[in-house]
Amino acid sequence: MSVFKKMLVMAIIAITVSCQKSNEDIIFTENDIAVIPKPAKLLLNKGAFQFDENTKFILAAASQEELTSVLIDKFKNVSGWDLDVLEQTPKENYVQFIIDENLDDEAYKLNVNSNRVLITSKGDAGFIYGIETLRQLLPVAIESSNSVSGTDWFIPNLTIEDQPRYKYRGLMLDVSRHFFEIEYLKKTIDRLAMLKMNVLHLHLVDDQGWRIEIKKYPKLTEVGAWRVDQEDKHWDGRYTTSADEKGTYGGFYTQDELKDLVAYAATKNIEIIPEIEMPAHVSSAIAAYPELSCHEKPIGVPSGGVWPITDIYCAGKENTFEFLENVLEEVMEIFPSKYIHVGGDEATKTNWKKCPDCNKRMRSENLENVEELQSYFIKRMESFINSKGKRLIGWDEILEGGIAPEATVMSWRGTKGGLEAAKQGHDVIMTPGSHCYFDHYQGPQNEEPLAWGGYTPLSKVYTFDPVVEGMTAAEAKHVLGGQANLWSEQIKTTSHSEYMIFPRLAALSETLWSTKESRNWEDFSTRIVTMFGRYDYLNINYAKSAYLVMEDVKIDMDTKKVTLALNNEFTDADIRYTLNDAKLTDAAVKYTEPLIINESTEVHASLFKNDVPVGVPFNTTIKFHKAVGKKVTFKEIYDDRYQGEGEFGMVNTLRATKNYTDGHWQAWLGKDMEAVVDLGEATSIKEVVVGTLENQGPGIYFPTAVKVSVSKDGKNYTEVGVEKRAFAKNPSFDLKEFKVSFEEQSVRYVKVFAKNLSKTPEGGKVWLFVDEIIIN
Ligand code: TNX
Repeated sequence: MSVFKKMLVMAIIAITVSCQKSNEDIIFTENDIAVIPKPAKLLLNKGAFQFDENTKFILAAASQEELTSVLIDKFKNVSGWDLDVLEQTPKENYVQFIIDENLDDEAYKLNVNSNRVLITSKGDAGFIYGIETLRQLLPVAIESSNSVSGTDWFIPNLTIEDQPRYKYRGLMLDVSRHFFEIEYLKKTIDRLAMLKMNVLHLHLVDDQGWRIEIKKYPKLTEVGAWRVDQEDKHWDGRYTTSADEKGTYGGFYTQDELKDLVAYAATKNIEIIPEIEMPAHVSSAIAAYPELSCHEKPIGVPSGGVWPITDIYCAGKENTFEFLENVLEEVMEIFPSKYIHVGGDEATKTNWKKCPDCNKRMRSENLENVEELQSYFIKRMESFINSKGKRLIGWDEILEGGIAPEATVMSWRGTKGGLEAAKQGHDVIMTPGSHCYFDHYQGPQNEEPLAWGGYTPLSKVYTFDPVVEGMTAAEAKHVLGGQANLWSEQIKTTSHSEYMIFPRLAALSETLWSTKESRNWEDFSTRIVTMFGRYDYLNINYAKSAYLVMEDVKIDMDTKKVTLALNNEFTDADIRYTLNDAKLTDAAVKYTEPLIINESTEVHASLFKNDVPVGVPFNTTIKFHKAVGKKVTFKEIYDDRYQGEGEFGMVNTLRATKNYTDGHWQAWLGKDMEAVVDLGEATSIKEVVVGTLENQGPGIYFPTAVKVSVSKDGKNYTEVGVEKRAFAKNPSFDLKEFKVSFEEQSVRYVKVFAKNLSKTPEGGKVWLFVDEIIIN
């Protein structure tokens, strides 16, 4: 029982005994406070304030009634109370908003004593944050949508002085690659507000779908919002559709829906920034209006991956700019945001090079090359956006060929672009892939749902800092903040989307809000567990990957001993394990140091909380087979990019994961693998197993056959068996062991031949991945 709970029980006993409430007797400790993001300054006092059915809310202005609804609605759910909003301050038992013009825009103060709660702020933003902090000071059951009994709604007496470190704290949702209903966007807004985030960036346009109604150009949504349904296939394994195939998969938002969304977000102090991509990532618009491209030929809305992106807006024709200005006029009517995001990323400009109109434009504008033409494009759009009193944001590619004068850069290819932009005096929002791409994996890849690639676990997000080393104070001033980006190529459902966002967004929110000095992973990793409790009540499908046990395994080839280290993201992790047939119960051994293994062993482990296993159990088998440490020679050596662990990579017991970049794989591009294992002396064997991978997106296919031959002298080989596998489309990532069994015999050399599929269905070269040759 926590100290707090003990005190509470004692307090309750005291209450029952004396029959009189004494909030002063209740003692909270720092450990009972789990607010995320961590407040800048917090001073805990003795005693507590208790919400009950008579608690009143006192506003500073009538318009603020909506701001209190977060809490009032929650109390209605859990206790059935209808808490009142009053104009007059009563003697006690109230929450009051007080205006202080001297505070910063987003700052607030919270002062709680046993009689009342005061929230002081300059305006609504601070009051919203103050209410959200109160919410997180309350027991997690406040999040329940059903009535809760047996909970007293105490919050600790304290004073908080809080304000954000950065003024831009965002999340981007890609609603183009997969469409998400308005209801989900509203829920996401609530969850952003809970973390005191203040921007929702909507990626409304991309190749695979145009998602915003534009009255002047109805085909953008009639045609551009719908694609041929190929959802059963891997994103990069979908065929190229033609213009006359009818799209049935997709959706879009009407202008009214978006206006309503903007208004909803405003009540939570969240600004919605629309992104209207240009000049690339716009196949959906070109499918609707082919005249916007250089070639003007009809195309279909792509159902999946497009690379390189060559169907882009023509930068020569005037009608492109007229179209975009008209589109942006309507966009600006819907979104009052200060910023309009115009994308600008990943344009392959081969069509511009060939296009007479683009060439004419380059001559008339004295542009040296197509990079300068892109720069002309963005600058022209910027002056239009500026003329409407707004500012332009673009991905860091807008630096190439010269950046538009007032532009703000969103740095995604690392932080380099951001640094460069800041040096040139531009504002910057940092969203480096390394920390902010929530389409990356967050746990061991074998256990996680399909992600785009990359590895960005919770603890890594927590180390994010938008101001990078080497920035001068003046440059750092240009860093407005940071943002998480959830690209949705692999994300088809809201529950998957939630899984990728939470809890990583909580970590990101703290890196952007809280002071740098207060950054403490250990402390955060206990507070996040309380947040999990809230997420459980809110039915958020958050990832529990932080509970997974991860391995770090090495082998010393001289001693043939494997060192298996187990770890977990939480520093106070209680990992317990058992070996072989023993069951993983609370009687398992507590993990304290790496295991040294020198014979075939199964290891089962899990993280434990209060003696109960949590998360997904970890299982691995270290298999000491007859080839371990033996000499392997290849007919053709593996590719430089995938060398595994080198010389003994195929015969070292170390198995690879579904993550093809995990460092365990050896791979061949467009070639077969032929390996000979020299067992050193005549050895009795009866089975050969070969570990392989398939991930068709990046062109990794299972071999079509694995053939095994054996020899006593290394010259004359006898084939002992083959396992074949016919090619099949496969949208997921899979591991497969090819197994060839034969009559036991004594041989010294084993030749393994794995046949490469040689050509992808699209005609590209095929990767063949192998991690281990097991000989039994
Ligand atoms: C790059 S980030 C993109 C997106 C993809 C993403 C996948 C950026 C500006 N462009 O179009 O969805 O990678 O991670």
